[in-house]
Amino acid sequence: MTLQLYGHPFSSYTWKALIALYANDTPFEFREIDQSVPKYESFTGKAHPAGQFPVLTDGDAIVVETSSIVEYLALRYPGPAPLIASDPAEAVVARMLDRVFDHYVMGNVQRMMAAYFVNKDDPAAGGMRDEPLASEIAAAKVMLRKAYDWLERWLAANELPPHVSLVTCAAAPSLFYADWVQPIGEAFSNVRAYRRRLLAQPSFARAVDEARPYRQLFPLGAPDRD
Ligand SMILES: N[C@@H](CCC(=O)N[C@@H](CS)C(=O)NCC(=O)O)C(=O)O
Repeated sequence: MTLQLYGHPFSSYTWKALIALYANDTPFEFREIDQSVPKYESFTGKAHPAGQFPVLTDGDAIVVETSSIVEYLALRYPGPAPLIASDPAEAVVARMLDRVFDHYVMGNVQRMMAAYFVNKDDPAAGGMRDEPLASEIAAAKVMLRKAYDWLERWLAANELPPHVSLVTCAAAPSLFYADWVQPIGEAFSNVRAYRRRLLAQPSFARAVDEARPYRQLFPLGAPDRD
């Protein structure tokens, strides 16, 4: 087997790549990140410019950044789920949504997590502090609600294809975790319905199920649902 995905079963961006692989039943080997290895000494630490994961390898080819991983899989390992639309105009819309979910949904979830970790390990605060950086968390929540508002209007005016695509890969993990840290309220009924649809999607449901044993690792506290 030539394809290998380096990642962690509980990581949102690893899910983004897994959804694409599962949707097309693409054979691959999963290489779980060994967290006991110092970040920049690990394979992913060296392969990715910021030491992040997942990283896909295909023989000698190394692909970093999940949007590119999904594009690579669409090109080299096509299957029943057209991950990238063949119509160029549809593909532009999909790439736009991919950026929206990564930057303004998942980006703000990660901003909250970063605030939590920085604060927790802040030596100036005496090592461990119970309170996360409240202002940073509040700002990220405001931006999440702004992203929900944008998505609500977009989903009201546009249709998404029913099959798994780049959009599914980006939307499912980001809306999953975003709702944990800033619940998607009744006012965002289209976004809520879309999140429910994504959770029922078999390739995403599989990634969520495989990650259940890790839920206690969620730094901001995992709710008892989903
Ligand atoms: N833009 C990157 C984001 C990847 C990312 O944020 N990965 C997280 C795991 S979900 C990570 O590597 N976190 C550890 C770190 O940043 O050191 C992508 O699309 O691949």
